[in-house]
Amino acid sequence: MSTPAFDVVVRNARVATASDVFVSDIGITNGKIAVLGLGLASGKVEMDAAGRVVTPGGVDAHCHLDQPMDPPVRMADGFESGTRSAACGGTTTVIPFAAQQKGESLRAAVDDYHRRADGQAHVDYAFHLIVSDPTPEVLTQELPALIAEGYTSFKLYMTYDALKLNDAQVLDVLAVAREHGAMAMVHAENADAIEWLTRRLEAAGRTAPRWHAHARPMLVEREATHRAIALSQLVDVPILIVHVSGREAVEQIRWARSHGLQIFAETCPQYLFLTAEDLGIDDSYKGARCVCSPPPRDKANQQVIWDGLADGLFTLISSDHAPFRFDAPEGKRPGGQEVPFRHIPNGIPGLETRLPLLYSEGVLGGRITLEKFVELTATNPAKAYGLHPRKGTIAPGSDADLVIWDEGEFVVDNKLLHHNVDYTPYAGMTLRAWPAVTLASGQVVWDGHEFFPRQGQGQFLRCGPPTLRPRLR
Ligand code: DUC
Ligand code: ZN
Ligand code: ZN
Repeated sequence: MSTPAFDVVVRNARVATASDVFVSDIGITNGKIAVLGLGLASGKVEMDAAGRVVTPGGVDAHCHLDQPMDPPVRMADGFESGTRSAACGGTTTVIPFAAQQKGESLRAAVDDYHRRADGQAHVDYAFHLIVSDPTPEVLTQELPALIAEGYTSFKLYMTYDALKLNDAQVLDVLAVAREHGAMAMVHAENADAIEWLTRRLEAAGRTAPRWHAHARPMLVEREATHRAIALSQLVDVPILIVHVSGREAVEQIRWARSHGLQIFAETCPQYLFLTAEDLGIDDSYKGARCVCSPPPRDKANQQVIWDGLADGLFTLISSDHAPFRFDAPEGKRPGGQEVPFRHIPNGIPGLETRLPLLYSEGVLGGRITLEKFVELTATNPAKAYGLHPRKGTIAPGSDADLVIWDEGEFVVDNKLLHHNVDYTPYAGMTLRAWPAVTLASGQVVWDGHEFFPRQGQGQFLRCGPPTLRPRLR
């Protein structure tokens, strides 16, 4: 008997990339895609994908794992459970954040984050930086050195006391991004307006979770989005606006593009599937589960986001997975208490549900093409953060990170998910697709029923410069 030519062959797949859908076998050797074509020689492992769509493994370019929090609050997922959950939902690369604390060096934040990740991950990972204290040392020494070492993107916050930068600081950091070819991600909400609104709500006794949405209306996101665009124009550097939630921010981005500015944009499933009503229609504390920032809006804004996904306004879609247990003193009930909305940890889980939600309701719901799905969930995130073509596509030489899709009826149930959070905001939804198989570097890590751990085999990825092409309209 002749020795198999490949480690794995996936046969007769409907291979989807950001540009094409075609039927092919996929030959895999040493964790990489070796060749595409029909009638390939045998593999040690043979997988029949006839009639099934195969997409690149998802790249979730905005998620929070084991990010240091003020006690007693703690994130429910670190690199082990976070990447387990990612893999079972078809995501094979994650990019969480090494967050600088004010007064801390950026290098210390990176070193600490490596210690948290080392030996834990089931799939590959890279780091973004969060710059919260842009001292002269950070701007002139640490950031340039870290960019050169493969940390080529960083997030800037315009809100949250512990993280926010003033406009002069934003300009300073954007100037470093320009000089060294890095990608700046911006969380755009007006901190002072949020604080002013929050105090008025508190004075009126309006502290239940649902009032979180009233403290952060679209206006505060619109204003900060416009300001971020103006600051990027002043420095003459592209930026990527993260977690865009609805019409008013979208309008600012369209305006910027129409003026020839390179503004990239990200949205998240919560702005397609949740509304402010999920934070509560009365004063029940249950709404704390969906407290995130920016908050989900309404059905009309969901439609605006769908339209922006279909027509190219959005560059990519991420989960913004920020995992806190609901019924826990380290989670949404800090210290075991029902607290005013100001103190509820912000964030919802979503690493595992991002791809199934978008494939089901986007592709099978007829709202976006399969190619657009691949572009938004894998190819563009990999390009934005310098991981393409190793990640984000199906091509010879790329990592063999693949999802074979199953179409049918799948009811979302937290018991079936693999994160360490005690709820999912999407419980009870009936989806039309779920990953039947996830391959990470050519190894089956999820077979539709069972998770196959590869803890510690997830590799740290050094990122190159962004390779996204500007989209002007
Ligand atoms: N908002 C953020 O900016 N980050 C984490 C979670 C959230 O809701
Ligand atoms: Zn944010
Ligand atoms: Zn975030």
